[in-house]
Amino acid sequence: MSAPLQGSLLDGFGDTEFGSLRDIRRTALDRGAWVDLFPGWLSGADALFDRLVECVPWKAERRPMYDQVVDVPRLLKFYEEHEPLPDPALADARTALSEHYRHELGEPFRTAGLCYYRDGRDSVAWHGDTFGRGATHDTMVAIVSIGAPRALLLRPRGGGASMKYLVGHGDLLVMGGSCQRTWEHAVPKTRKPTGPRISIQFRPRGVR
Ligand SMILES: O=C(O)CCC(=O)C(=O)O
Repeated sequence: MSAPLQGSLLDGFGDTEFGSLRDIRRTALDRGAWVDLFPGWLSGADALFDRLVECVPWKAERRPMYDQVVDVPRLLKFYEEHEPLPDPALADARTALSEHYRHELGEPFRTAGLCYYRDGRDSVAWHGDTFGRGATHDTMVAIVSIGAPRALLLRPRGGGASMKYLVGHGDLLVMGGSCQRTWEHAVPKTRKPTGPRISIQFRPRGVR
């Protein structure tokens, strides 16, 4: 079910600004994984959402599933390391994240994966980002969510209770440590009226 994007009252007047990452809060998960959360890290998120809807060359992808080829239920655009980002706010966000996590991560965030969830029928299934180094090494994936909040779930790989984060309107969630190989994450479909959300994922080189 779809619903139009309703702006957040806390969203300011359209300029994109970032909170101080000194205020981010960490939750340790088991098996060496952790999640950092900064609700409302980015202000001006609704204006950024409108700009990205317009200027990103969104792609509808299809993928094989059993003996069929099915639509990927969301629109996508992946910005490789040296590809210009579609909005200066994304470059600023990546710089701020790279600076804050420099010592812990040991390298900058390089790529930006964008996903556009048009309504509650769009989703991503349980997975870890294990193409590349995330399969074997600790790393980080920083997700900035703009637009309407959606549930981002995390659960231990192999089973266990899931944790739910409602992320949208400029929230920042960073998965770190062993999270990509020992935990999985998903954005499930929902029947509730849900506005559109864009997820912006920053990753280091060789993590996908
Ligand atoms: O929507 C999100 O924030 C998660 C996206 C994701 O997990 C992915 O694209 O691999």
